[in-house]
Formats: sequence, structure tokens, C-alpha cells
Amino acid sequence: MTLAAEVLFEERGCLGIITLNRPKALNSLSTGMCVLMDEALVKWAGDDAIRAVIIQGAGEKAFCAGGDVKTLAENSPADHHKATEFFATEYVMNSRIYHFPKPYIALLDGITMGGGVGVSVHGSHRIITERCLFAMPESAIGLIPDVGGSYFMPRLPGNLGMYLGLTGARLKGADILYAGIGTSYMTSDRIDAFVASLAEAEIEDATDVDRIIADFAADPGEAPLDEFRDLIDAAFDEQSIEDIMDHLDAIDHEWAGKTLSKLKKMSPISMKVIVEQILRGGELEFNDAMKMEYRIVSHIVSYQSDFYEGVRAVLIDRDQNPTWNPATVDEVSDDMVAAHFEILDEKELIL
Ligand code: QUE
Repeated sequence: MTLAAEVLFEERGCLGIITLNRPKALNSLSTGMCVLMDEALVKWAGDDAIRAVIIQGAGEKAFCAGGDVKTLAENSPADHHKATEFFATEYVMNSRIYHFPKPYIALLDGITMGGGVGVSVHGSHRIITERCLFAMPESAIGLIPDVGGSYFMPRLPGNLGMYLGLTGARLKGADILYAGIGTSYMTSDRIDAFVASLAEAEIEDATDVDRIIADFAADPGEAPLDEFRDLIDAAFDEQSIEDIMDHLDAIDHEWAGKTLSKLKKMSPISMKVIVEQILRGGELEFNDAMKMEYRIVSHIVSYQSDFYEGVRAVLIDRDQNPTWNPATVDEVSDDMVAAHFEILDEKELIL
């Protein structure tokens, strides 16, 4: 048996190209992939011949479905160092992308969730296609919308970040641009020609990339999400999950009922932490937001948390029927939430 590389690196013309290459696992990220990507970005940042970086996913289905959380959850809470090592490596690479000094172009031509958002949304250009499906779905597995969610979600229009982070709502097409997560729309069949055109171009800065994108871009149409913006902004402006749920309960609208029943399926402790995470994140610089997330996920993997149960229910047994502990938001104490934000002493994330 030969071991195929999980991530491929290519230099084509003026481009550095990263291909996430685990199509059977929806290109989900391993620790090794994050290490190699970070090394490539350091090298390309300092290489004058490389004028821009492209990142894409192998296969038809996914750009990147997230971190390889199934593998992480195989470790016990007592032996969580592999999980914290993964998150540290991933967040260092996310920060590298945020600070990358050249155009960084993500081709979101398929499922883009969690960790897949972290390797795209912090770059300068996010091209979406008709096959792109966006979500930050971590509340469904007892985790939090990490990989810089604390930074980008509070900066989305209105209260879309709080809405997307708590509900894990899936977005497609025009809605992804409307939310500010995608920056351009292109049909899937144009991607290869677009990359070829970019590789041959003389790229000085981001405006050269913008010009080439404009030659290939299409109009994704109206954003269905716009119809619900006022409802979203009002309900998710509340400063606690209890108030958000009460607000939705008081609205006589099909959307509110559906949204409330979605929230009732999510991990109560995750939701309480996520509200706090997004409120705090709006005030933090990027690297400080990543350090906060590292404190949160380090806490989550260190005890028998909803994360282990969520991954079991959604990704291992697939019964979609997790037993959350505590079972309701009312039973989650302030101390339990505060424990996620505590300083880690000598184990802090270094950026
Ligand atoms: C929440 C998540 C993830 C998820 C589902 C959630 C996630 C992730 C995957 C995933 C990975 C590989 C696969 C796959 C799903 O699903 O992070 O089918 O092959 O990586 O509800 O955070």
C-alpha cells in the first residue's frame, strides 16, 4: 500500500497551490496537514516568485469539512495532548493565513465547514461556487465555532455571526456572499480556466487578482437570507442563550419555530460558551481571539465533555441522538462557563 500525501503543494507560474487531499474524509484536517501548510506559507511568503496562494480541495464533494474531530475524540480526556496539539498547530496556521502578506485565494467548490472555514475566511479572496455549502456546525458536537470564529463571526453583518455560530445554519450561494464569508461567485466549470489564467498573470497586488476574478465571476442572484435578516438581528441581539430562546419562542413565525427547535438540539454548554465567546471576540485582536479559543478547546477536551458524546452521536454511531450533560441551558452554571475561559498558565497558545 502506498500512502498518498494528505496535502499537496505545487508551484505553477506565479502561484503556490495547496490541495487538501483526503477526499474520502471530506478533506478534513490532520495535525500533519496543518504543520505542512504552515511551513509552505512561511516559505511562499518569503519567495518573490510566488505572487499569490491558492487553496482547494481534492474531489467533487468537499473543500474541507473541518478538523479531523473523529480522530481527536478517539483519545480519552485524560490523554488529550494529541487533541490540544492539533488545535495549537491548526490555530498557528490560521493566524499565518490571517497575516499572510500576499493574495490568498480559497476555492470553496464544495462543503466548507469548521476547520475548512478557518483555512479560507481569513484570506483575502474566498471564491464560492454552486457546490459550496458553508456552516460552523460545532454546537452540534459539543465544540465551539473555533479556527478564528471568535474574530470573524462578531464582525459579520448584524447578528449573523451569533446566529450562524449557535444554530450551525447551512448557507449556500448568494447567502454566503451576503454574509460576507465569500467574496465572489463563480460556476464550478470555470475554476480550472480561472486558475490557469491566474498562474500566467503578472500579479503585483490584490487588485490584479480582483481583475482576473471579475473576468470569471457570475451573479449568484438574490440572497434568501435577506428575508430573515430583521428577525435574526432582533433575536440574536439578546445577550444570553436563554434570552435568545425566549425571544424566538415569543415570535409567531415559522422561521422562529424552526430556529428554536434547532437550538434545542445543540449542546447546552456549547451554546452558553459560544454566546460568551462571540461577545468577547468582538473586542479582541486576531491572535488574542485565537488564544481565547485555545483556552476553550483545551478545557473541552480535558474532561468527559459533550464533545466526546457529540462526535459519537454525529460522526461515529451517527444516531444523531446525543445525551448532553447538562441537558438544558438552565442547568449550566456560570462557573461551568467561566472554566472555559481560564488562563492555562504554561500551556497558553504562543503566536
Ligand atoms: C461539526 C463539526 C464537524 C462535523 C460535523 C459537525 C467537523 C468535521 C466533520 C467531518 C469530517 C470528516 C468527515 C465527515 C465529517 O463533521 O469538524 O463526514 O468525513 O470535520 O456537526 O465540527
